[in-house]
Amino acid sequence: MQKTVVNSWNEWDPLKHVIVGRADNCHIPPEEPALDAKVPEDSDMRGQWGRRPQETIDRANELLDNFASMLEGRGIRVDRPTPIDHSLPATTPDFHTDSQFGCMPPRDVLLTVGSEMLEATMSYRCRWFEYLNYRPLMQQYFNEDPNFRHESAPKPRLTDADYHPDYLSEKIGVEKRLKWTAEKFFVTTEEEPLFDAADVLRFGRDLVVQHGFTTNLKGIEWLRRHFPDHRVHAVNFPGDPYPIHIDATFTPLRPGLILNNPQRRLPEDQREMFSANDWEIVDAAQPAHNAPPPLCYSSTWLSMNVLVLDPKTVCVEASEVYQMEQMDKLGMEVVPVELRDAYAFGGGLHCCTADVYREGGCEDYFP
Ligand code: DAV
Repeated sequence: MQKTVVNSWNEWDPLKHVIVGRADNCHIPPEEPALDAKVPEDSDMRGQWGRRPQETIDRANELLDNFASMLEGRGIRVDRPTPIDHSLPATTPDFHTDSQFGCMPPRDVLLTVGSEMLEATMSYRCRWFEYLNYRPLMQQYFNEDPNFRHESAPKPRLTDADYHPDYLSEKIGVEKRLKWTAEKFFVTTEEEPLFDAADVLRFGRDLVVQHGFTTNLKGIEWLRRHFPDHRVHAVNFPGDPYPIHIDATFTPLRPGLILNNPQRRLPEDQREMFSANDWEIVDAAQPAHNAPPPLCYSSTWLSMNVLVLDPKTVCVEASEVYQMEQMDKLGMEVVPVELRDAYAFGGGLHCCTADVYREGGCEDYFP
């Protein structure tokens, strides 16, 4: 049967079809430049690598399966990736890594814009082959939907020329990191286009892209040329010493309303398009936790990494009481979802999903 399977233009229209990641066989990859730059110096991740403990994999899968069932119960079609063997080393003519990462979180790899799903270049060597986890789904959508555009951004070489060696010293310190990120001096260089899909937010005709560790200016320029009918805006958040992925920093909930991490406020000179169109940017509530769970790359701000089901309904992690309360006050119906024990696998409710279909078309919210 031929029908439209892939269609999603923004982060909030009614969700009908989504991919939810899996924790199977996930690995903590060995040291490499861009990944090391993201791990805080006092993190329990430092110096560790190898397969994640089986009980943590099982627990994360239990939570991801429950999340998927809940979504299905609400009439949303849920697809799951087919894990490749993440224990395998990867060698290209340009680099070698002793293991892969996992098939969590799909949001980092797949960018859906209208009828297109675009595989990001990625910027970590251990994630170079991650798109393969999703290829069976891409083939299926290709067969089912005559208008589906399956695209892949140019695979980067990821030689040492892609990374600033200054970021490789053992002890940089948060103060210096904040200075560097404010100056937009990130671990990745401008050698070649690099982006992770989770640095991109979709607002209809406008794409808002975070310039940081995982996405460089050439990556943003590549996106601009690739989506000629869109306006592509580069943003950065100077308060973040480890800037990867925009979805624990800037979270649109519905047309006109965005949550912004109060430690990573959008600079005044980048607010123009929002204020000129009466969009409100409000500080997100504080996270409920003082520290991330064990062996986790992400900060406590996964509290605001929410999945919007429609402009009135949002999934929030069940222990994030302050974030749930704020959503309620903002007039959203809150669906609490337990996911914290899966955070270590790469993120929260937004991260662990990738849009396939949301109702609606491409609107211009910033005319
Ligand atoms: O705050 O550590 C996490 C983003 C995961 N996609 C953070 C960013």
